[in-house]
Amino acid sequence: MKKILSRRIGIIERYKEFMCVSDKTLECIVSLNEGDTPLILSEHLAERVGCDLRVYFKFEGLNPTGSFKDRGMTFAVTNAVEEGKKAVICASTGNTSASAAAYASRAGLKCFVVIPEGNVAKGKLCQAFRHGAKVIQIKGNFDQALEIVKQITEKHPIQLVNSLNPYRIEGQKTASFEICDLLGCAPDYHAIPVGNAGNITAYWKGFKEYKQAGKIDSLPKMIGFQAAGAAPIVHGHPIEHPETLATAIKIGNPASWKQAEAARDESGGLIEAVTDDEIVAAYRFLAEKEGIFCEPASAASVAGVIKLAKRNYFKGGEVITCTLTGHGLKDPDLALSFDDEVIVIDADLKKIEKIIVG
Ligand code: AN7
Repeated sequence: MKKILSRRIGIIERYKEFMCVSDKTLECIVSLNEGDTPLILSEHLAERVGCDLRVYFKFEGLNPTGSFKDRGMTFAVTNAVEEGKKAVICASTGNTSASAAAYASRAGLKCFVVIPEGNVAKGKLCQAFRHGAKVIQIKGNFDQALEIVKQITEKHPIQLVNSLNPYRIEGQKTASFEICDLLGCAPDYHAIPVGNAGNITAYWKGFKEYKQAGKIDSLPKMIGFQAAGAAPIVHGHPIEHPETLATAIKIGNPASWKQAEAARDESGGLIEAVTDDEIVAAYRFLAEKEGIFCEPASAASVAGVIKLAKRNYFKGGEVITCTLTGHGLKDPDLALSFDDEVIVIDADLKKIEKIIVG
């Protein structure tokens, strides 16, 4: 009884009517109770940009492994189990590897992760190791890692759990459902960081399916943001050497490029670039003014909204939802790279009192 109860809470069970699942799939569910993340109303963004906007943050950093990847990974790993696979593999800028490692460990599957050496934030690397994945660091970038794992899965019975795996997209689309369920309607705009472009693809699919099912009456305009040094969709060609401090989205040749363009064009939205400075400003704004600690790549969505608001892209009065894709604790090195005052002092009441009250 207990087991059945705990299985009902993840995204597959909650939204199974919108997914292609058989009774066997439901028997195989590998879940960490992902999803059901909060939609947090912004207190300060409208004031900051001087425009009457109602902005909500979908804080996906509160998923079990600290990123949105868990929504897709529960389904991809469930499918691997259903198909009798014994191992999974992914290329990753970090979060996919953390999520794959966690769900694979729970399912008793082997997990291989291929990542760009020196370009994965420490929190994510810790997760992959602690969940027992075989971590292969390449002297190369994410795009090369993805090419390699694609070729490996063509030759060997190892399940690819990058977002090329359609179950990843199916799981991730549930974030759109939750947003609409919580708002009671669709937002006017949905802002989202774009890396390998799986998530924007998934959200758009989710919104469209919810409209078709009569759950919402309108669709949001999808507004996606890439880091300026890693903005292939914005420039219209692959970037051979992508550069950005937001390592999660340091991707030069997104797998779901065409689908991201379709989401943009069908919705009447846009995909633009935000600079690292704009990303950091949004990351600090979220932490310092909104009380929300997300990772730098996540702040790209908010950096984009700020940028568009400043150039009067919005009329005013719109509802905007922003996905914050991952938790700030993922990247402690970046978090500690600012000029914070570091105070180390004797355990002396008087001295400490002096600092506090002068
Ligand atoms: C925090 O983990 O690609 O556009 O290998 O970790 O769906 O790729 C991560 C991507 C945004 C971009 N924000 O999403 C990986 C990986 C965070 C991320 C993205 C990622 P996609």
